[in-house]
Amino acid sequence: MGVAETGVALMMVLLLASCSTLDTGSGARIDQLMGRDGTTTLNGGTTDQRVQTVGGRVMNPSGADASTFGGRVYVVHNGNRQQVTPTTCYGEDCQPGEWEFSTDLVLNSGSNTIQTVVDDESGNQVYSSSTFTVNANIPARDITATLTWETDGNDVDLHVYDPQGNHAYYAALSGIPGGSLDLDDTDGFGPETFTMEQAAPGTYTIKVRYYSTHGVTSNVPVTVRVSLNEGTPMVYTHTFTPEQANYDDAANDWTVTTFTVQ
Ligand SMILES: [Ca+2]
Repeated sequence: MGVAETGVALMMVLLLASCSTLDTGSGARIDQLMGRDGTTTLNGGTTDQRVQTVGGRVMNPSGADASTFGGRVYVVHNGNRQQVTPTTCYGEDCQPGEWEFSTDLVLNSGSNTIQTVVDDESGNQVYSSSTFTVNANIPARDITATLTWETDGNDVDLHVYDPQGNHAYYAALSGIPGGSLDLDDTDGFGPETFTMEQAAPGTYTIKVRYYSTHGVTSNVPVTVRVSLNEGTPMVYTHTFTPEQANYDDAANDWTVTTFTVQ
């Protein structure tokens, strides 16, 4: 998150979420998806919006009286886990111990599956939602690159360079013609996703920069998944130290991968 429109989307998710109740048997649920154009998609539905905000609710493993969330919440999209930040549930229908979450994700062409799971503080899965399915009526992409990281509150950035040297990053989300970086996440976990439907032939480079710790003192495990033609993603991992956060200085950039589109 970290952009104003996400906040608006979250408010709308909250309003719409109040129409349903949490399945306390599973302890987790996904309510809906909301596209960038404001349209909502329910379980089993079809959408023409590639970038979606997914919202739902989870139970706190620490119980109804806990003021902090005692575990970790993940959204699992087509088998890939990304961590999300749960927030206190304030709606009139909120049950004791119920928290909510909202995060962005980028759909693949065709069928997508989405689930939310909750681990306790020992890493044991304690809750899981039923699987939410959505059919995306959108063109397949030649390139998808998704950045996530495992610390909350800090700012990591995805940088993509095309064969002509065009550069897509937080300050130029559409810096590569025909490509799109969906957003700049500045406060933890990501994702930041670059997609390109019709990639021109040539060599592309993906890099990651640790922009700002925002006070985070631990190391930052980072994962980038790169998929060509919506095939099985190649997964790359790296760990930044706090000292490597250096804003616009490229000295500590991690070069994730270089690949050639024929
Ligand atoms: Ca960022």
